[in-house]
Amino acid sequence: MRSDRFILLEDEYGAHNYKPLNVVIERGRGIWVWDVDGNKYMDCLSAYSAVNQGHCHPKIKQALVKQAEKLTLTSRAFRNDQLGPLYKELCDLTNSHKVLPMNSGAEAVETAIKAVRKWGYQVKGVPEDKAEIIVCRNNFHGRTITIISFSTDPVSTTGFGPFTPGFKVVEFGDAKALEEAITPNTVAFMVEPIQGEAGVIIPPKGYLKDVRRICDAAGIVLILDEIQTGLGRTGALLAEQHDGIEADLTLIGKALSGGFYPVSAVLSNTEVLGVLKPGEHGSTFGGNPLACAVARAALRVLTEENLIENARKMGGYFLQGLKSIDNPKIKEVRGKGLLIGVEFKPEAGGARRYCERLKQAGLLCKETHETIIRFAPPLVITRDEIDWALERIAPILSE
Ligand code: IF1
Repeated sequence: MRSDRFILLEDEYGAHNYKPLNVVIERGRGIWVWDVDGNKYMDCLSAYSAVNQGHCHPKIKQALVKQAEKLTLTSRAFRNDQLGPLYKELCDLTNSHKVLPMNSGAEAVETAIKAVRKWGYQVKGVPEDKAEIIVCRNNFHGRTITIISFSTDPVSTTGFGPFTPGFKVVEFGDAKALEEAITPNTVAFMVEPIQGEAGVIIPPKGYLKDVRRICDAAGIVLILDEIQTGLGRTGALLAEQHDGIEADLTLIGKALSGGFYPVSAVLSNTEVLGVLKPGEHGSTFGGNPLACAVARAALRVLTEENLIENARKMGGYFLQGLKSIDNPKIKEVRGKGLLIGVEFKPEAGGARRYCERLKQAGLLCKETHETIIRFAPPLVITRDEIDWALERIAPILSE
């Protein structure tokens, strides 16, 4: 088994900051991936929603290769011919009016934190170094020291202190708790529309509408982290659209490049990004022409191939199929679009064992927080492929 050789190399020479399934993938196309021994699997994780367009989408690859033949990196000391067009296309698509391009999702989160703090001091008049940002329990916004400073997950925080001050935690889904946590020094509320890593936690209906009203009334910035829920995953371009609201700052990443390249961005439909002046923030690769060309193609594929509508329709179909699995050990099946979670009761013995069984049946899924399996295939999935998946998932999840 060639897989074993690769697994040994990884375990011998790599840091063990992950516990991956023992599948060594060498090729991907659409919703399918193949391991080094030629076994074929349906990818039900989509690299945590980074390959919404499907693995190695030919049109995005073509854009990557074409741009790589011409120009890859200029630094932002100079301009390039891909950045402006990407800004315009992103603003038109998301009804934003300012974009700040970065690379990883965490960098977009950090950028938003810096911008709202500066906005607080310069526009809202919060005393220097007193800015407070409210976040939610069980949040996941990335892995940097500042971001884990407001994590409530001991696995993410233990042993990494000291932490960045200036954050308050409220219950997710509780608009009243948000209202009560706001002080004159509060500059922003940052939240995922649906908590992905926490286990596809969907807030009560109207939560984001209440949050929008509360932020408006208190004059604080609403930051929606759509790095996982955005770009079609929940059956809308941005998850905020299900509640008919618009954030002041929207964070996107992952599928912004269709999985070809680290690309993220902070989108602003208020003046918040205007507080950042030349030299105050940046990144070597942020907004490079290769990233922009790839992102432009990834967005074109999302819209031209109607992947958002497909995610809505196929998500509903997949959710129905999973809900019809009759197993008393299943606590809840929940989801929005193609972001679906199946939560088991403790007596089921943990979700990992089901992921191992699903792998043997040809599906790659990932458990989160011990008892939840996330089903998030690429948005290009068809009804027949969901039937193929359900035929294999149902007997295994019924065990
Ligand atoms: C890992 C989790 C998911 C995110 C949201 C910001 C970021 C992420 C809502 C940061 C990133 C990734 C990180 C990745 C696995 C994956 C993940 F399991 F870690 F929590 F998706 F749920 N906001 N999520 O989901 O973006 O800096 O990673 O580009 O750490 O292995 P990033």
